[in-house]
Amino acid sequence: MVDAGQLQILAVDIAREAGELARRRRTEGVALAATKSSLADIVTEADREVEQLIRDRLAAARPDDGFLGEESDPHPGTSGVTWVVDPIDGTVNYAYGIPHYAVSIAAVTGEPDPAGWIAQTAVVYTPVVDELFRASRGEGAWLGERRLQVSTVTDAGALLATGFGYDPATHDGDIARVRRLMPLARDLRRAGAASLDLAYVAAGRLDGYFERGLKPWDHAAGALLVTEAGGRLGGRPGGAPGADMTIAAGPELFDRMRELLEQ
Ligand code: LIP
Repeated sequence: MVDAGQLQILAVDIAREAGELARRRRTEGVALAATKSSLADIVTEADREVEQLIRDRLAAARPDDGFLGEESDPHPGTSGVTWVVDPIDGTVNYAYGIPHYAVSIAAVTGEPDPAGWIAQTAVVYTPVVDELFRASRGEGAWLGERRLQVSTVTDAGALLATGFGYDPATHDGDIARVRRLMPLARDLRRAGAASLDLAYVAAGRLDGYFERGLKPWDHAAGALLVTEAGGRLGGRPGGAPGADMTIAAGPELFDRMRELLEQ
């Protein structure tokens, strides 16, 4: 039996330490370490250093757990718990000095695959504004001591968020999806960090979010925040959130968004 409360205590402690390291490294100056899937898909030395810190702290505390992180090799583990980690979500923001990025840490059980895992606890910590979003399965989603609840959309329309992939060849399709969703929208935001977009849906700061091309570590923690705040999360009809599509919103808006995205 997994004690999600204990996992959350560990995740909160590590996320705060990791977030402070990321913030400090940003003030010292950021060095590009490499490019990945495209020239625009970058990783900084800080991404790698922060992920290593998180990985080391988790291994010291729970040596039998698995690890799935953006910047290092996956480790299966034997405990049934896998940590899914994006050390600095919003890497391009971070590299440009835009203070909108987060440490995203989730603990899941079952297969380390979004299609089948069960998220047990989640932390999304954005160090510049010192906001720590957290949730454990069945225990609600929280920002500090405030319990989070997704919004209900008004006649003014929905405040939607989305993102665009690093591969320019995908941008036409992304823009076409934006065009299809705009009849639902009062306005659109593109802030550059999926975990914070999802946390903001959970907090009612956004009415809905959709993005194609996300990786498991981009949405693992934010997804639990959304569902524990009364929202719905999914992808293609009947599918889990993931590379094909990730959609998050309150129940009514979710169905309308998915219908238009599937046209
Ligand atoms: C980013 C996501 C963002 C998406 C970017 C990128 P990263 O993750 O948070 O929503 O639009 O393409 O995937 O690379 O900063 O960890």
